[in-house]
Amino acid sequence: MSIKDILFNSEKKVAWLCDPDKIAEQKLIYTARVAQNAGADMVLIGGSHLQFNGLDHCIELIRSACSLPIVLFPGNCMQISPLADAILFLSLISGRNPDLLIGQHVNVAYQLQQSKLEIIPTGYMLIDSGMPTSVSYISNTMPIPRDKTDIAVSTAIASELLGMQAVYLEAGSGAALTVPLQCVKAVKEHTHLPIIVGGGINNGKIAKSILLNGADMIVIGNAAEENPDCLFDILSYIKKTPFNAEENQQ
Ligand code: 1GP
Repeated sequence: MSIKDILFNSEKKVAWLCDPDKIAEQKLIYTARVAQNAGADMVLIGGSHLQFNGLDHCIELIRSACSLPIVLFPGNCMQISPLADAILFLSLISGRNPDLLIGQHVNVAYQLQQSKLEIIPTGYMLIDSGMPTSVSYISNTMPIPRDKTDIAVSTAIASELLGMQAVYLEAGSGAALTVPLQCVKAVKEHTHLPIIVGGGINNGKIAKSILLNGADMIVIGNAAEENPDCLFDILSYIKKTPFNAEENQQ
């Protein structure tokens, strides 16, 4: 099954985000096993400030430990490996940094075209989480203010009209505040694209609220890095009650 088929199906999905800079080999292997056994849908790999140059090795380790699809989530054009299954080909549409809107894409276009990676053009939107984040600093862009849902919606619509195939709402790695539920809800209501939401999701209640409000997939990075077994807790909480039987929570 292609990654697009997974993203566009109506099931709610959970991805584990592996940042190769932040995780030792044994823990990476353990977390990959937990992700699969807990019922995660895919592994994203990348980081906004990746220093480690062993992406291929990291992917090989994950493959040795689980059979989940592996999707590149590159912080820059250096973070590409032919060993992955797919790539979220991110355009930072909330920002006005031309290099991250189209510049780096030109640099890797030929390489990607020659590869067997499934390419998923993705509108990447930073939403303010109350504090500066690595991704806003490194990208030299401002996030969309938390209360400007209309701007988030118009940005997501523009990305759909431009032909993107997914929208990623990002609060930032380890964010204190996740993407506001009303933002997730409004973007879902006004677009037809799969909505991916990440940043600061660290327990089942928050995870489920974001999914209930329209996210098609949530991404968990820091929480799994601190405690891989939290993936069991989060996924079991998500699955324990039907999606229409729980009140939304902010
Ligand atoms: C970061 O959205 C991802 O790019 C995941 O964030 O590490 O806070 O889970 P966390």
